[in-house]
Amino acid sequence: MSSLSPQASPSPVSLTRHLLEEQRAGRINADLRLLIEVVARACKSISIAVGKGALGGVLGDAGSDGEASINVQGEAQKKLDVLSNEILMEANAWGGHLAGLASEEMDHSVPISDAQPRGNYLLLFDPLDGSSNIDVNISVGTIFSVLRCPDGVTTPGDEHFLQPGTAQVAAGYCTYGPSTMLVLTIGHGTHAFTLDREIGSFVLTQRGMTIPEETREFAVNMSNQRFWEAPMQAYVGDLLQGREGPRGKDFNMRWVASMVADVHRILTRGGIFSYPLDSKCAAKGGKLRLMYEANPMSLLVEQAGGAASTGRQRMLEVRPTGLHQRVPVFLGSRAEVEAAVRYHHEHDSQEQGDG
Ligand code: AFP
Repeated sequence: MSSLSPQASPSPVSLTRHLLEEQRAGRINADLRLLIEVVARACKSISIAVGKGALGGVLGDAGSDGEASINVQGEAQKKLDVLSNEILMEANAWGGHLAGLASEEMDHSVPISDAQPRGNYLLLFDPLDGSSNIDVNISVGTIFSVLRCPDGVTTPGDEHFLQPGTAQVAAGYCTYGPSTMLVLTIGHGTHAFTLDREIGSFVLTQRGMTIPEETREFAVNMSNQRFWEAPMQAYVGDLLQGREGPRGKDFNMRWVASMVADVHRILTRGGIFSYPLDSKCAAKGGKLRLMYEANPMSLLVEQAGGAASTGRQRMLEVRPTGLHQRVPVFLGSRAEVEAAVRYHHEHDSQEQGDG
């Protein structure tokens, strides 16, 4: 009789098996492993709802009597925003691994109720990023970040979530596209799992994603060009000059307007993603959210060999001051992010010299 040996087995590696192996290697504890499994399970439910599209009756705006429902970000909520938030909240409320949750869709964080067992982690998520793309059947995604609950805190408030991105113990996203993929880091590389819809399981399809250091592709919403700061104008101006300009090569441009899809492309084939400061969003500090979008994506990108910055500071070292704080974002291929940062530093030191 032949015995089952992992080496001989050609069987695919499920997310569950991958996490168990990480636990046996001492890179993750059982609580964090189970917490990630709960998030992955919730993402499968969201994937089913997204996949039903118009047939599920879940497209369009949330709200009633013709009144749009507006979230804490001042944005109109989609029905799927609300549903995805409920799925993640419900799935994580009773698992016993969390002390509290915070969602991009909710004003404040929520501690796990006294009636449920509490754990030592804090979970932050953007339940459905890129949701303005839902109604036109373009990829959307869920982004999440896990922090440790500070020692001695049993009922965490918003202030306990205000930890820099370097403190994240796990981060990931799930993209609901032609296939549903979960991309995850626990601080030891960035790995991609594809949902096998027949067996309902995430299967490891790319171990150790690596972002090429150089790129010829940038992602930005060009319609904001006239609102950008001078260094961003100069940086993109030089990209657009292509081979004839100072960069000496032609650049291609892509913009999905779902950060998850744009970042997934960059993790797969390289590129730079940016949502810079502009005069429309300057008062808020930027467009994208530090805790729900920039930090988890920056950890995934750094763990894949890329870089992430505000243009002036390493993203993961930003000290958060608010749960819904916004920041300018530059992330992706290391050399290209460094080039964009250089334009900002050169501009700032020139300004200081002139002053
Ligand atoms: P929505 O979730 O409101 O669609 O916003 C998506 C997003 O936060 C991010 O995923 C995109 O990269 C960015 O905004 C797109 O912004 P623009 O619509 O200004 O290009």
